[in-house]
Amino acid sequence: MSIIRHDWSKAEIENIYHTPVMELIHRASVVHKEFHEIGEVQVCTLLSIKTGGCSEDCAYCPQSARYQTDINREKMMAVDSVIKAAQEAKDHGSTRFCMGAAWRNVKDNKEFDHVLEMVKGINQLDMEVCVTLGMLNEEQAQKLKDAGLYAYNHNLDTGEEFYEHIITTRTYQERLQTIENVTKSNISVCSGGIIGLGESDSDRVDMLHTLSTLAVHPESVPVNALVAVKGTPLENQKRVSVWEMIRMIATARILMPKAMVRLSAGRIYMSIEEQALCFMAGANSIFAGEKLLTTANNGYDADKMLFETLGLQPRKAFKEEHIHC
Ligand code: SAM
Ligand code: DTB
Ligand code: SF4
Repeated sequence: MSIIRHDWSKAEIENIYHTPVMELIHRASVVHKEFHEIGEVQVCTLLSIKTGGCSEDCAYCPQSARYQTDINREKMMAVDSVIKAAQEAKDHGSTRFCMGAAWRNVKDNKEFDHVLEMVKGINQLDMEVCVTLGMLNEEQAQKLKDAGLYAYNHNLDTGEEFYEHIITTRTYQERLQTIENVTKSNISVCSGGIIGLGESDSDRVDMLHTLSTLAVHPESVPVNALVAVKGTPLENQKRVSVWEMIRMIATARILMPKAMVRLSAGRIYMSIEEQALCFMAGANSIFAGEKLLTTANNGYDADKMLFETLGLQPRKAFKEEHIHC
């Protein structure tokens, strides 16, 4: 019987991460079976409600105003169009709807009031509502909770030491502070990162160490592979191999057994066989739909085939409330 640990050492994590692949997948799968239904996958949909023009300099991001990408700055979407998109996502089988805004941080203005209305409306559709709006304070987190927010996504993105090579306009500590503010408001935390930014294995281990030693493990951990976008400083970055994704997913599964581990950006590059290995390694959530925030995603038809071929079962909404894991 595995126990939930919050005292992992970097050496232990490094050991797990470097375990030979077959043994690593086996270990992760045993933990997965103990805490989740094998073959059950949560289907989430993303929508960018406020695109582009962001003041931050995140080197991977097509939405930063500092880089010449093909993304145009758009004003915030109307509340009713967003709720319509959520209903469509639900009709396609999604149980969680996540809205993203290209903001450095939340401001107490009309736009935030609109987000609160979106959260209320989508909550009434009986979907798990998630937002990713940048940094926020405790009071703003509480307002989101009161509106019915289920989860808040705020990624650490990479290890603390490597962070300054990717983002200079805010600190790692600020990132952690937002996560703490969200946790205090009893909103589930969704926090993970990206691989393929030019980081070392040891930077990956650092990020997993920070996540798995939080007082409360994130309810969900997205593992993204960089989608190298033209015009960003990382446009020429080499694509990560599927084995690196598998190592990250399996290590996250072993360290944070209860978390939903989400196979996120980069899935578009993967065959069904590669995705199957990720599910065996402990991934149990995906983003569905034609688009992530601004880049292409696998699309409903491809995912219908994925679920049918592998005999996957979509996970029900609100299946387990495990905010404190
Ligand atoms: N502005 C908010 C923030 O940064 O917290 C929310 C939106 S931001 C786009 C959400 C997350 O998407 C980032 O933290 C990053 O992990 C991921 N992301 C952005 N661009 C990506 C890319 N090109 N490839 C992979 N993941 C990406
Ligand atoms: C996360 O970790 N990945 C999603 C979600 N959380 C917000 C975003 C991926 C974005 C990929 C690039 C884009 O489509 O703009
Ligand atoms: Fe802005 Fe978020 Fe993109 Fe960074 S990741 S540039 S904060 S939208």
